[in-house]
This record gives sequence, structure tokens and C-alpha cells, in this order.
Amino acid sequence: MAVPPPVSFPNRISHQPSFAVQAPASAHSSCRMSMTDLLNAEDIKKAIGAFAAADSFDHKKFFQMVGLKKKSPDDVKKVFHILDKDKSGFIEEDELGSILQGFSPDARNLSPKETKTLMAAGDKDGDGKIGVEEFSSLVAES
Ligand SMILES: [Ca+2]
Repeated sequence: MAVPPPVSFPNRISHQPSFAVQAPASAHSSCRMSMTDLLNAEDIKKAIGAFAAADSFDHKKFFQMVGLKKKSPDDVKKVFHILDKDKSGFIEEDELGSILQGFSPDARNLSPKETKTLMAAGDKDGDGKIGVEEFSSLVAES
């Protein structure tokens, strides 16, 4: 068997500015939840299937169909933290584009148009990303 090639990576990062990394709201998510711990797997499957066609995504109907609308505010926040894959405390545009995969790994990406529409609906303060309160409002409005 061949010896695996050495993995090279920069080991000098002294040029990087040092800054304190804040752990955004991770305090109350000590255990890592998965979407199917919060939502019914069958409901997710149906909701993903309902919007399989390109440019058919309707977040209001989707949030209703996956059962998110019926969840407690706390559970909605847990869903938000699953969708915030990089744990930045916000759902940025790239995370929004793959929001369906947050519910089901084999789901499609949203089109750029769908992503923009969803961002416009959710980003109340216009900072180009969706915070947990904005996400909660978006679900509550659906
Ligand atoms: Ca994020």
C-alpha cells in the first residue's frame, strides 16, 4: 500500500490578527440537534417534494408543510441554529441557497432568484443575512 501523501497546511498564522471568537448563541445548544429530532421526517419529505420544481419555492407553504409553524419559539430557534451551518449566528446568502438541504441532505438548491426572494422576505434590517429573530418572524408570518 502506498504511503499517504503528507498533508501540507500553513502552520504559521502569525500574520493573522488575533480576535476573540464569540460563540453565537451556542450556549443553549449544547447537544447537537438534527432536523428530524425537531420535525417529522415524513412532513419534511412531503414539503421538499412539493417544491421540487425549479423556482417553485414558497417559504410560507414550506414552513407550514414541514410543521415548523406549529413549533414552539424555542424549537424554531433550534431549527435556525441547524440552518446556520457555520454557526455565525446568521443565515447568510449561501446558507439560504442551500436551506432545503438543511432539512434533507438530498434536496435541491434554491435558484438565485428564490434565494433573493427569501432573503428579501426574511432580512428585515437589510444587513444581507437573517438573524434568529428575523427567522422567527419569518416563520411566524408564514
Ligand atoms: Ca451563518
